[in-house]
Amino acid sequence: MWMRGGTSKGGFFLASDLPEDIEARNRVLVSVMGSPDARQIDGMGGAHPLTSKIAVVSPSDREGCDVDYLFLQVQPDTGSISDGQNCGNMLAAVGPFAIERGLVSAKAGETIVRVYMVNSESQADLVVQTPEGKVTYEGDARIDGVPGMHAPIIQNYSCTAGAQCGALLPTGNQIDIIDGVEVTLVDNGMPSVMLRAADFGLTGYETPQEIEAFPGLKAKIESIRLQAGPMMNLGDVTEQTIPKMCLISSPRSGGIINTRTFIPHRVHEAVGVLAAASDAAACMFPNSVAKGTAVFEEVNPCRVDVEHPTGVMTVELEWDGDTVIRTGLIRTARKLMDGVVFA
Ligand code: NQM
Repeated sequence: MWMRGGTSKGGFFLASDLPEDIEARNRVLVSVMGSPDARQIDGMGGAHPLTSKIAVVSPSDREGCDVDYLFLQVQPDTGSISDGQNCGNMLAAVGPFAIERGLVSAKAGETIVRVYMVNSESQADLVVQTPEGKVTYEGDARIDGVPGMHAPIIQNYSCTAGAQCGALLPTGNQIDIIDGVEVTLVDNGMPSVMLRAADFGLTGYETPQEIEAFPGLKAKIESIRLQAGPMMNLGDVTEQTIPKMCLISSPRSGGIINTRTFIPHRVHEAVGVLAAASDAAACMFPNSVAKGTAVFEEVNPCRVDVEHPTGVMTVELEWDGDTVIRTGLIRTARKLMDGVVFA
């Protein structure tokens, strides 16, 4: 099934429809996408990391979970395929997909699909609209970065703090210094490096295209990323798509922070779901790089808007002591086609 999940798009497969052998599976998926080729002309991929994504779904044998969701990122140009990160946008469509494929029975009204997220070894419960016991994609929820209105899918994540790095602040510090630049290293479901846009001569309000073309910037960001990886307990991240690199500046539309995110080499047209959850969590630390830039109220749970190039992402964080215990978001998804794809 080809689906849009949040601001991403890709192929949703039952694990049982793919080869069991991982190398054989990867060969099939890369070929389906049409990689390696930046244009992905010979496949289904959309020539951008955000539209070159795969979800592999199977029934779960974990207590409290209905399905397992494995996310795979195919890099269009190189054809590399990685399970090193989670994707909260694609996750939105896992709920309806699991119901449509009969892995979860729909109830009348709303159906909760409990998802074990294999990449980050954590759980998210999705509330899917199922009037009369059938998935509907139609509704009145709007998310920035997607035209039109659709049925809301509520995402409630647990245990995202430190999911991949072991702790919300993996180094234990609110600020570290890499290449002479102050950074905040954070993981609330997506390992992220927060950087001040001004430290790179940017306003932070440039378009993704302007940022990608900014002289010398990509090399500086990549140098910091490669050093941040081991500091965040991620090892050598040369071939990985994490950590994400988030340039921050003051909010302009009533949010808590404004962001531009390298994912990690192209700049996101919006912001990743879990990346926004990590950015929001970093802003809550009084001495992070967001000090003096982030605008927020100290309430718990707190609902905050993370600004990005095409609007805002609203994140709800619930704290217990120094860590986040629940992260909530609203996404939408849509079934685009269901059929046979040729590898
Ligand atoms: O952070 C893109 C996306 C993502 C990831 C990326 C995501 C998340 O927007 O949870 O959704 O950061 O590569 O789809």
